[in-house]
Amino acid sequence: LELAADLQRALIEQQFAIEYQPIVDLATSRVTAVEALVRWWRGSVFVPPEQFLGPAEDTGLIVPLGEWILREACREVAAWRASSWDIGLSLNLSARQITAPRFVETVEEALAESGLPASALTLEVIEEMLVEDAEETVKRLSELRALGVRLAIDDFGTGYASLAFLRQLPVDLIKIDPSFVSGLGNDDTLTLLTRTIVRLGHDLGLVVVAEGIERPEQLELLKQMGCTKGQGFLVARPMAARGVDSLMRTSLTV
Ligand code: G
Ligand code: G
Ligand code: MN
Ligand code: NA
Repeated sequence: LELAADLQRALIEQQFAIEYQPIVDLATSRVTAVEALVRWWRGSVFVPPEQFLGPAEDTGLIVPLGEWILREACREVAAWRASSWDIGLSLNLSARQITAPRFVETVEEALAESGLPASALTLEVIEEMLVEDAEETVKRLSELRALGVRLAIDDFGTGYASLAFLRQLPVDLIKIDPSFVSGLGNDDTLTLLTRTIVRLGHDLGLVVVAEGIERPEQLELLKQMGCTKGQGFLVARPMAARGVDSLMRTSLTV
């Protein structure tokens, strides 16, 4: 309860920030998108998202917080695009945000306001979101996709119904969970599963993003498997907006 009050105040006092983690095309090493990740500095203390996202969801504060992240990230990425760097934005959504009143309209407004094209925005969802209010969630996400927004399944392979999800929701992209990528090169089963997910994604015509790349051999194997895109500490850590600014003038060496 105390955290809930603090969260409310943090929103008013603008204590939240957004970091961006680059996503690269594994064939060319070019940064094609950034994933927005919310950060909370409570005074000088960093509160990890795992600690406040649950309470934010429970109290409904995730709705105004999520809207702030959406508008802010659209605005920043649109500005990077205006300096002729053709990148996309990937955003994490919570279940409560999607079913909140006017969610689709809010996304449309954020796009219109910022000038970010719908096709440059990817919304990441996890399978658990289809447990409650599945019908409403699928309906709204489908409406957004009809506008040209792309949909991604985050943490792919860890949920109870990955394959059922693919049938229910028209998705464009899957993000392979780090628990698979972590075993690349040292665990035969995880390596085989990763290869299978990459192939499955491609057979379904989806873009496949590997997450949590930390070691060079993981990167090599993913390239050999033909995985489309990659993200992880080896490629680049999440960074503040000014870090992305300077990235535009360099290129990543993966
Ligand atoms: O990148 P990081 O370790 O900070 O993220 C921790 C968790 O918080 C991840 O599961 C990530 O999806 C989630 N997360 C980060 N930013 C956001 C956000 O803006 N909205 C929502 N709903 N979840 C986020
Ligand atoms: O659940 P989601 O995939 O949205 O989580 C993103 C989180 O993963 C972010 O908090 C980000 O900081 C973290 N992350 C990104 N790359 C790596 C990595 O290579 N290793 C680890 N351990 N975490 C990572
Ligand atoms: Mn994510
Ligand atoms: Na993930």
